[in-house]
Amino acid sequence: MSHIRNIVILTGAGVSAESGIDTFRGGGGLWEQHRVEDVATPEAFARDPELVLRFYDMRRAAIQTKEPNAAHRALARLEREWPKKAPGAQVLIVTQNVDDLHERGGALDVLHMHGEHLNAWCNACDARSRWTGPLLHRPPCPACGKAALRPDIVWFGEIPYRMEDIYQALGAADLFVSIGTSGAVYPAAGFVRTARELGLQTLELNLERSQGSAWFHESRLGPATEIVPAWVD
Ligand code: BV8
Repeated sequence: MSHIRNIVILTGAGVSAESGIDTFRGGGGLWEQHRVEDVATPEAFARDPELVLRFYDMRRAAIQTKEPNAAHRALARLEREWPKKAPGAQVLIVTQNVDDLHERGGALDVLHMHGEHLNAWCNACDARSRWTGPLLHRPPCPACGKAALRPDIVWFGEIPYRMEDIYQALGAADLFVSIGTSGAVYPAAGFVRTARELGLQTLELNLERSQGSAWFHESRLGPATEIVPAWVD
């Protein structure tokens, strides 16, 4: 990686799979016989808020019983060590995941483009609050006191967070690495094409070929806890 200065990394559910967090399409992508795409939408929340809040309460509780794995720790090492190799060189970890395992694995500046399980967002005052408990019983917003909290999660049909920052980082990068994602969901699945158009080197680290594999200069297949530390170190 001699001529590489700035690196943008995109992670998906596959990087947390070996920590015991279900991927979307691994577990058949179903929850209580509903397709995830049908539960993770604003329409579903309007139609049946209890169903959606139970779905997120269950997953918010589950991630708090899981631990980061060697892939999370290797990426945190890279984020810490890389700028020492080339002054001003940057590593940006963009994640589609809504767990906090990158942070608990030591990463300092993770961009959660699809939100975070451990935040709640108030529909009344727009405040975001750190939230580890259930939302099913509509607790009051810590900022405005109204019972208007929802999961701080980007649902299907909603606009992901910080898209400008992501495209700006891609514009200043030399290498785009995609780790543990099926390349099924946009706009994240389109980042590799943007990277190719910008002339970046592109690398995919995944358990199996994904929907985007053909767009990468190189794909390395295997479990993240093996191939991510091997790439980082
Ligand atoms: C948007 C939070 C406009 C929720 C998620 C019709 C109506 C409305 C929208 C659309 C539509 N048709 C298309 C769309 C766009 C839609 C979309 O792409 N739909 C898909 C289904 C076709 N996208 C949106 O709606 C997005 N918003 O388009 O707004 C816009 C956009 C840009 C600018 C302006 C306006 C919003 C999408 C965000 C939805 N929220 N997450 C929650 O978590 O509950 S998506 C969710 O699924 C994840 O966050 C992730 O992004 C996505 C895919 O999941 P993956 O992470 O890839 O996981 P998956 O299980 O699929 O794959 C795991 C991979 O890991 C596999 O490849 C596997 O091989 C690998 N793996 C497994 N084990 C391991 C491993 N790899 C290594 N080691 C292992 N051990």
